[in-house]
Amino acid sequence: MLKIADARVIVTCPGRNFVTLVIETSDGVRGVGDATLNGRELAVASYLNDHVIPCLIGRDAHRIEDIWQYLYRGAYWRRGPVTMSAIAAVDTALWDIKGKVAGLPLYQLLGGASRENVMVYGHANGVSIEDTIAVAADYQAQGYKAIRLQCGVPGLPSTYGVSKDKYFYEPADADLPTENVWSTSKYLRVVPELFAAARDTLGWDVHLLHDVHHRLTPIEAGRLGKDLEPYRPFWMEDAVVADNQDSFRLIRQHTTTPLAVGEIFNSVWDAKQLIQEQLVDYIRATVVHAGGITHLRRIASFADMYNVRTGCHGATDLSPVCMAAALHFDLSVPNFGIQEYMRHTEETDAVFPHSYSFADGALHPGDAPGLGVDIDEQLAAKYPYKRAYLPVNRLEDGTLFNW
Ligand code: CS2
Ligand code: MG
Repeated sequence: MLKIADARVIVTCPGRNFVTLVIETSDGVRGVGDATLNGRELAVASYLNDHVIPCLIGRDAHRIEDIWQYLYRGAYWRRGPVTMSAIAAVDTALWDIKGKVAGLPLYQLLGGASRENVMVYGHANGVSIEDTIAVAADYQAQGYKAIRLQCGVPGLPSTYGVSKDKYFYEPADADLPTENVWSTSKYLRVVPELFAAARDTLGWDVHLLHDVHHRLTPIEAGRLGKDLEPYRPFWMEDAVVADNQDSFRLIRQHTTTPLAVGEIFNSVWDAKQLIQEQLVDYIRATVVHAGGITHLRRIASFADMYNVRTGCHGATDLSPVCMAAALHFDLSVPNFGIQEYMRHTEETDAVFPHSYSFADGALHPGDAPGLGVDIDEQLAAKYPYKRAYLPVNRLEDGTLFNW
């Protein structure tokens, strides 16, 4: 029995907020899990501190599945982003501990490596098409084999995915929600031009991706997917809000552009119909928001039966702890697709020392036992929580819309 002796939640803000769970056993083995939920961090911190940690102390850290079921079924109020992020943090920390006790990197416990490394995609963005392509060319020069393209929309003061400093995109930008303005018609005109220019400049040996970020109707998504077909996108992400999974049937009727969805999903039930009916090509759920390694493996196995591949979310608001865990999962999972890699700032990387590394357009988790990442608690203490909200989005007539 490897008794859980202590568990604590660390909220730190090295440029942006992160929530980290640390679990320690009576033998002094320590595991970490990401519990960051952008804009709702303190809800998860409280769920862990007030409702989960009291039930963990004294349990056997090796019983990962039993603890997962205890926290999932035992909560009675199942699923949801707060609950599943809290469960994810516990699950990830326990897998970290198990790897450290075994003296093996986590991917070895998940069946070993299924590939040499993990292909990632970088984020090229700019206020204009020209700016975006210039940044994409730089990513290509850095060795990236896949690049996401997001550019400003003429006539709109700002838009999703376009950051102020190009290389680090942080949407949670204010103490109260910033209000963005949106126009689908203006947006639908610029994206095909962006991809045409990208293929002209970058050629065809690079995967190009785009994130619609939940903003179209199904028929508009069919239109955009069709307009992008000549440029062969790797995927069109979050084309529509996925509350009604039937919507994707309509998109599929009009375009062969591959579809990705799921970064806001927190369990397999959010994706069941999309996967079973092969309405998507990539599932974006990731470790921190979908119940940890244990549940993400279930989602991936179910997806594999229907030719759906993984494409884990990897934005800056997922900490290096989640990135490390996702890379172990990515290295091993048979139906791997791609891994998002928005990178973190040096300030964040200093708080979360890690062994994953980038080379030739790919990441590798490294071979340190467990996850190969930790949190420097002394340094973390220097960055107190700073409330920050994701923006809200309104149409030009003021209608509250999807951000
Ligand atoms: C985006 C994210 O990475 C992505 O695909 O959708 O930037 C997303 O907006 C943030 O993670 C929200 O916190
Ligand atoms: Mg996205």
